[in-house]
Amino acid sequence: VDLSVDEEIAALRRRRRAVIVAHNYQPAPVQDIADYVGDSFELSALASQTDAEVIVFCGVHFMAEAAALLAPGRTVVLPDLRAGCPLADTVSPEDVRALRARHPRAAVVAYVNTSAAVKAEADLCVTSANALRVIEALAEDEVIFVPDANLGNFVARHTRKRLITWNGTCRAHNAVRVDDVRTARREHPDAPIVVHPEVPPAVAERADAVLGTGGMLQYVRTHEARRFVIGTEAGILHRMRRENPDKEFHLLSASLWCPTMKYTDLAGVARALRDLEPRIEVPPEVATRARRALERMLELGRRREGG
Ligand code: CIZ
Repeated sequence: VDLSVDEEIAALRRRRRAVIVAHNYQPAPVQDIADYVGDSFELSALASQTDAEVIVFCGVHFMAEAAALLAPGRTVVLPDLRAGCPLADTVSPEDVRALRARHPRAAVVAYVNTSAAVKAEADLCVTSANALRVIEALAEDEVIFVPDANLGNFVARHTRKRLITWNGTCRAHNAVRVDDVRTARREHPDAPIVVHPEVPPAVAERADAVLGTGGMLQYVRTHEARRFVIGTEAGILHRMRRENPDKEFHLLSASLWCPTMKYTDLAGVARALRDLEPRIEVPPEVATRARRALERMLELGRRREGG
């Protein structure tokens, strides 16, 4: 019998005792077959709790690595190995060691968008959702922050701590322009403009809210406006429209499209379930240190949930 790709995924998911997780930026058909859709923090927390034997991670490489770190003994597969993160690739473990040598009193904070090898050099990880709060709570007055310069500068503008930032950026977010904000205000004067902290500072300053994707989803769900302009990767519009069928969503800029997030497709998910490849593994000597940095992030996140 010829099964449709959806039926094949459903059958293999049961046989493999697998969970399929998808990032908020994934293509619509992938979000629709996933068991969970979320941001890095939510998907990491889920990986650390699931009893599934296989985690199919529909996202980019560093996210699958984080799942492998937090779910030891499980098989983590990334449907397409080309799905990297150019932002994460801007910084290496050697770069972090050199920064630490130059600023020995500073805490080293790695944005979750980093390789496991870079996380292993950090004291702790943060996401865009908790970066400011976590950095504020550190004992150190000096903080090395890698790799996103725009997120680092956003935090720096809201804290008295001295931030030493790396000069990485996300190509999609960093290409948003002040002119895009002006055009959106003209075309949708009643719509709040919500942007991600990876956009340039001049854009963030002109927006109505600066939030990670989890925060954005909550913002549009609870805000009384009927129309929103969204300044983050286009994939999230699918989830916003599905969860808020009576509201309207517009993308702030056509640049907000991440090519590597789009490598995942249903055929790739089926293949990953069938072959249990490409498998994502982290060498044990890196894993122990990287896991500690991620667990500190999860621990601080849980404290927030507990109030
Ligand atoms: O933290 C994440 O998942 C990323 C990459 C973006 C966001 O704000 O959710």
